[in-house]
Amino acid sequence: PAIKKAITEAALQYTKPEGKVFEYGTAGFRMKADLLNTVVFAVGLLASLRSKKLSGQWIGVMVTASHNPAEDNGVKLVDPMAEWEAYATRLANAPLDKIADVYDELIKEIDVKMTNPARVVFARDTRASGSRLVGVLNAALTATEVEFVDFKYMTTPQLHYVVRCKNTLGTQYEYGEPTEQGYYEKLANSFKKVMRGVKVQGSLTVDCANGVGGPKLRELMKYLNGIDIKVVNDDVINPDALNFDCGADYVKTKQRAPPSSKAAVLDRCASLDGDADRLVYYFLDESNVFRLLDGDRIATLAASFIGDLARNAGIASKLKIGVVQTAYANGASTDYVEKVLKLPIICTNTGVKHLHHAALRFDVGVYFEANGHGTVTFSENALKVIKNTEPQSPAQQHALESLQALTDLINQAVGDALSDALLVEAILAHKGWSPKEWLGTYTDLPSRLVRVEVNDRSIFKAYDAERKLESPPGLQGTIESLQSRYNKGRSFARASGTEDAVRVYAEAASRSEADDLATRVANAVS
Ligand code: 16G
Ligand code: ZN
Repeated sequence: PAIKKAITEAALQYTKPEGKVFEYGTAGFRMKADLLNTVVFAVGLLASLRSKKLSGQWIGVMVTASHNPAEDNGVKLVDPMAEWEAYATRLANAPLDKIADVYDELIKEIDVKMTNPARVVFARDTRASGSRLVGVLNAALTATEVEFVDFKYMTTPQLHYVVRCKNTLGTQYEYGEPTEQGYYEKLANSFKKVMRGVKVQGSLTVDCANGVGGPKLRELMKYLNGIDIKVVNDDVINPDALNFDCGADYVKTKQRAPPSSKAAVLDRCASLDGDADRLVYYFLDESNVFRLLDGDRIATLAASFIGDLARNAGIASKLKIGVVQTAYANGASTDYVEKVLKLPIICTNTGVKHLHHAALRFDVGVYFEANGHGTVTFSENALKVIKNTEPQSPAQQHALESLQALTDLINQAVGDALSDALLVEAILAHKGWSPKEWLGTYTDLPSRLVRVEVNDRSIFKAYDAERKLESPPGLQGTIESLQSRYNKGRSFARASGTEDAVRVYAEAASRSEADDLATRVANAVS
């Protein structure tokens, strides 16, 4: 009852935007920042319930809108489950004078033991609205008497790291020191081990989207040796600069370098997004043509390297290595994984949680979305095999040690642009490759992505990992007959999980065929 009163009192400080229906989507709640107060309050309440339900496990709350424009913001729980997303939606839509009642209902429904402790950690990206929203979160956590730690500015993956460290502290799965410094030390130490005997050629220029990744990368660099990183687009003072004409999403969707780029031919460049959980690489080839190395490329690079190491370590037969993609993966990358790397692939729905979940079905699960979000997961079995195998030769020992170091270098909690960049740099150094050789592993099919405005996107119901549509009736047949007219034609349409639109993807053997197919399917959709 005291808590109920405290919740109501705290909640009534805020105003719920009228007529707005909130929904916890693929990336949490995300919208114009001035609409978010009551939503963040609701997420604070839910985080405390979730922690209690898990007997006081630490729950992370991240305030960010990733690659969205500067005026947006968002909030998400670190690893929620589907049913909890529905609870979040319910709390967020509750009238403020009733929110304590909904909270009470949920306690009964979820069967939460209220005498359990509740522990929450939170952080935010560099958006101007972040400090206000963190204040709201603070109010919700204080009202519900939660023990909490404010980690101030962090990248999304850093917060995931801290949560995992805190929850594994003192167990046999201890993940690391639950501090920002612990994060840097873990990355730097493992990078040094992976780099034994090899050298990074040239420098890497990292576009930080003018987001939180900038200052954090600069911090990480203080711990790193043997790598020359040039940080660009790291202006976190001008609030409008965030994700503007730069960043991973800009580069991937526009298929061009940020206009500010001064890169020369064959220079390695990379871009992060606003909360540093996405990474894409690119360079200018000898003809000054922009070449993108996206998430598919990072996945194939990582899978090929880890496969080689496993063979060299003599443990390939003991590890089930696999790749997880979505329908957006370029068909040429899928072919390469199956025919050249000879690895199994799982295709899942769009959204990190789907990929991550599927990756856990392998001993070593390499998952990346084409947009650059991804990581590698190692099963308990994999960690054991890597740790306990007795090397029979110095070469085998070296491979085993490299694998061991990789399990520390890779952020297994979530896709992490800083960790992924070090991984790519290490692999290129081992292979002695410039971005040109990396690009040369296979040739992408030309592809086109079109955004289509529709009256009601909810009628677009997909199946088969979003590669096909069961509704509206007849549309799938139309798409299939269209794509069959093009050499290597492949196309699909799916309702966006983050915007009010349908996205159409098409690829084919030539640029003009891919464009043509995309246009025709888009017309069929609208
Ligand atoms: C979200 C997802 C991202 C996905 C994108 C698709 C997370 C953390 N993020 O940003 O993985 O690629 O949505 O957006 O899951 P769409 O549904 O609008 O195409
Ligand atoms: Zn992001």
